[in-house]
Amino acid sequence: MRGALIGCGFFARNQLHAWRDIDGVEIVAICDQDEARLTEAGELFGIARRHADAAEMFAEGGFDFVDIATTVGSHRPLVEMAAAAQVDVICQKPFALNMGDARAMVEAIAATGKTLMVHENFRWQSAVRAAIDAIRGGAIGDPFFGRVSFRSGYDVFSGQPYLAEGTRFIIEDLGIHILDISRALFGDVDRISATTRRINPAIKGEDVATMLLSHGSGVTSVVDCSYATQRRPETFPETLLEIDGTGGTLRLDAGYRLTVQGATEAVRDVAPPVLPWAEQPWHNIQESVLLIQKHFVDCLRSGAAPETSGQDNLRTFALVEAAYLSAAERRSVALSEL
Ligand code: NAD
Ligand code: 89V
Repeated sequence: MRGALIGCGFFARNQLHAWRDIDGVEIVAICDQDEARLTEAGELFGIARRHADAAEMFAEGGFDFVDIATTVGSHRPLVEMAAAAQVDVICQKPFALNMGDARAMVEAIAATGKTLMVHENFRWQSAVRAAIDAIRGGAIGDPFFGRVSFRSGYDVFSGQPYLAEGTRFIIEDLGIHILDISRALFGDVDRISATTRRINPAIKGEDVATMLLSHGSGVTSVVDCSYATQRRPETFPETLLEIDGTGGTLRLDAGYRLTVQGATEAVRDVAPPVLPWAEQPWHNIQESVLLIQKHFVDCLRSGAAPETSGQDNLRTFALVEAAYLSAAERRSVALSEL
């Protein structure tokens, strides 16, 4: 399976490492408008075919799928180029700038019959996946309450300076992952209400968001996110869980400790491995990159739809839009409004 990658920035390095770890996959071409980044990635990963222009790379062809690792502003034109070139696509989150673009991108790829997966990797973190498997397996009966929580004071702006510049920050960049975990655990959402705050005066967007979700399954979940939380030990980038069900409770505590109290009690260490190319504390996210990319390849081979297909991700992206609308208008928002 031959792939091409567009966007050789901060995060793409993880994706390139992960592609190298997957049997039968080779990245044959890379693209970046920034010459220094293109050269650095090409040298590091031994990829000779390098393009400054994505249109030129698509015109030359020679690959089966494209991995779009650029920031959100370029996602729609690049997905449309991929549709015209009739290749399978994996695209980073946030998928689009707005719902209209997101729907158009899903339709463009659907018309080709190719696969479109959004790189929504947090639900693939091994600790989170252990919790999802336990809930789906009925370990605590039918869940009726969940708290999905990400609170940190980690400096994300040094690696990703653009995060300080946007008028939208934590819901669009990080909350999107945490909302997606809530969907993976409890299913689709009917209504959401949200409040936001900006604590850090050096950034433009909100760095605290608290969201209340009513799921179609009857579960109520609280999704809370903060980059203004000074805690020791720092838990970046862990998502913590607290779930009540008709037959017990599940907790994913700091330090990757999973406790399931049902008919019996089980406490497990679900810490992710530190892959040879990974570094703490990012190893949790880095392992999930490998797992989601393996899932993409498995789906291409079997013909199954990826868990976070473009179509599926419309429902996570709609939660982001609905949360901002709710916070701006100080009201609860039905997802059917979007
Ligand atoms: P970045 O700015 O460091 O890198 C993006 C690169 O894309 C830059 O080198 C830029 O020159 C290049 N680029 C932009 N438009 C292009 C175009 N049209 N053609 C060719 N090259 C182009 O950004 P980043 O921090 O690596 O983030 C990239 C994406 O990954 C973002 O959408 C971000 O939200 C996402 N991200 C995801 C995770 C995750 O865990 N899933 C983690 C971090 C970042
Ligand atoms: O996963 C992400 O999208 C990253 C981070 C974890 C730093 O928020 O931007």
